[in-house]
Amino acid sequence: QAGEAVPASQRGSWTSFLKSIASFSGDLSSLTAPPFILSPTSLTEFPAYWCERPGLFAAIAGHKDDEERFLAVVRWFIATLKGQYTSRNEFMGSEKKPLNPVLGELFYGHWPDKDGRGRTTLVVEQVSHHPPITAYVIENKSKGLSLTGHNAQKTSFSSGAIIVKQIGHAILTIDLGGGKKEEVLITLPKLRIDGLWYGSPYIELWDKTNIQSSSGWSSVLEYKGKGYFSGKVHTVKATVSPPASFSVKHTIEGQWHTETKNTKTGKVFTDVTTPKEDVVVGPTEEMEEFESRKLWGLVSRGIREGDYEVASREKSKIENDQRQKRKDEAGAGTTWPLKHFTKNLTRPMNGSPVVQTSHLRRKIVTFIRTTLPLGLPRLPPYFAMIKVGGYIWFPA
Ligand code: HCR
Repeated sequence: QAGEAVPASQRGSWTSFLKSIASFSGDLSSLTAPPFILSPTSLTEFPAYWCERPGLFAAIAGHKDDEERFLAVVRWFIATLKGQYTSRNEFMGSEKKPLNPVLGELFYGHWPDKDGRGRTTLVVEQVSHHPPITAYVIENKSKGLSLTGHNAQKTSFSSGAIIVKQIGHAILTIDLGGGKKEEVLITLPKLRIDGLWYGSPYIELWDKTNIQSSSGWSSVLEYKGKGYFSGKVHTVKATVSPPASFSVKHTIEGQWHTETKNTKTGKVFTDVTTPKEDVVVGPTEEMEEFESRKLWGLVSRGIREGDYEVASREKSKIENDQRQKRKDEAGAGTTWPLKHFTKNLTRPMNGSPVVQTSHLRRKIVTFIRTTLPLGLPRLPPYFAMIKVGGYIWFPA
């Protein structure tokens, strides 16, 4: 039944919300949604999903052989999908609308060293408010691994579902020792948010992810939902190809929220039915003003405890403060000083090399030319990436 999962008192505002998204395209975060669909978590916390299986991330560094190392990247990537796209349903009953981060909002965390996997750290900063863009670096220094990326979304509405095109990409850098580095470019899938009519949104992935390594190994992951090639939800088929080749050496198939298998060997490739590890975050009392859990503390508590009056009052305070900050900056001719990232740079500012936009664009073009023979059918997505790469946070 329509609106089944919506509290009776909020059915009217849910219907108005659905009407407004149906006639809207762009930044969904700016629309006011009824309280039952609000999440107490800010979008700046989402990059942690990349590393909730820190052992699989660290395992990438454990392979000398290019092929084995690339398979470890694909394995880690597939294993992140369950957390990225189904965890709100698991913990809150449905997909929810995350808190819209303010400019300069920060989120820090880590996964401790355990079983020799090394310590992994997470740094997130909201680098733009309109449109919302989140940048992050995940690093395991002892293993020579670093994942840098940014994420933004473009949303539209089609046949009763919200379609989310993710804008951005992630670059995994692997230190191979002896001054050698491998770089792996990862594009992000499209999402479809269904179940809106019932007030119980959930995500299905569709389209593709491309993973291309500077070693030449590449993979295309195709996503399908119920009613497509397997008839099952959350289905993925990944093909893995050797350098400069059209051939497929490995095929991995299954469901990204449970298990996938290598079709040739029948061996389990990913199994995410085991518990994941939440990122460790320091005590809120010790946080700076702009750290996510401190900044949104009262709003989150209001949402969690169902005290929406407090949540909305505290949210307005944050928004008014932001408006004032932007006004003051405009008056003074200044901009908000970001802490870890800066526009047109690929790397965080903590001492790593500064790469300007045009350099990065050139770097990616060269990277693609040297790793892919011209004319490969996989080329178009990489051209799209050049465009994205040219604008570090957001394509024009
Ligand atoms: C689309 C979305 C905000 C963005 C979220 C992203 C794409 C962020 C980057 C993460 O790596 C992966 C990720 C997972 C989330 O599924 C996705 C969110 C789902 C809903 C939310 C909309 C802005 C809110 C829509 C409001 C609905 C639920 C009524």
